[in-house]
Amino acid sequence: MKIGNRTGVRRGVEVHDFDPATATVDDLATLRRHIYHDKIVVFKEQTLDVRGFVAFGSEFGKPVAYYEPMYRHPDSDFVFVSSNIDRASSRVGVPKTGAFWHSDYQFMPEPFAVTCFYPQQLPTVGRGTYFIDMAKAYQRLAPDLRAAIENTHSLHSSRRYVKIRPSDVFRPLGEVIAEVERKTPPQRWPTVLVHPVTGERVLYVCEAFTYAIQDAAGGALPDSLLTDLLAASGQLDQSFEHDNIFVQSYEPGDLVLWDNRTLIHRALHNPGNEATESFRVTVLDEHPLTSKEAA
Ligand code: 7UC
Ligand code: FE
Repeated sequence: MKIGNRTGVRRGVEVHDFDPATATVDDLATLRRHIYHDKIVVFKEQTLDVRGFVAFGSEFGKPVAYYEPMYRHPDSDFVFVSSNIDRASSRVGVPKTGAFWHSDYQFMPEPFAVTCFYPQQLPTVGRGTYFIDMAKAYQRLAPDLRAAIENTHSLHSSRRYVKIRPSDVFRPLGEVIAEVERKTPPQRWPTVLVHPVTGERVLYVCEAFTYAIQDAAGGALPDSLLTDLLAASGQLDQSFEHDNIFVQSYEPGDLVLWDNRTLIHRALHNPGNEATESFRVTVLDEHPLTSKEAA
């Protein structure tokens, strides 16, 4: 295994010659450190099948099956498939997922620690992922904004981004919406997480899922506070030129792991309909989402 700094990009490390079958305990401990401290680890030239990819993810935490079965790979519930490929028999996965600022499962009771992303088929141009490091975004907040979110909580829901399933066709929209609220009720998290491994303070709001901020007594704070946080962190910049934003593009064989507590991401899909497919395995680690100690 060879670990190097990445050139020409703002974050992360690059790993060559990594074989999950022969990795030592020390190798894995080193890689975990890089995930939490450098935030992105790009494994090059990987050739794993579905089973191998799940085993790979398991080295970094406990894989979780996505709650909506339509995303799951037919050979493993733990593999989430983003795909626009039309197969003669039946469709696999969901097209154009995640094209909005979010942290995976922020709207669920147990958000993932690490996301493992493994493109299978890349279009000729335009497949990548935008990222924002929300620990850095927190540090860069104006002092008055930082003070305004001290001891506050935020509410998160997937309701604006849940995809209609084939089985929902002809159902009344109100019934579908009521089911979404029942199955995935809003979650409440501190607006500022304390990263359980690094101790960093992380601004834990995203444009897709976060919809309200509450003071320490549970009272609603003005919507403008959330808008100010989204704007300051770069999530409202439609040109993607905000200084907090960086982009990860993919070469065949790349397998990318990131710290899903600290980084929010947004998929960059090819604007046309060129065939594209990626697999994802998401894992929980042994730590809570946020540590209780003040950093
Ligand atoms: O279809 C999608 O973009 C899935 C999204 C609503 N959730 C991904 C996640 O893990 O939070
Ligand atoms: Fe995602």
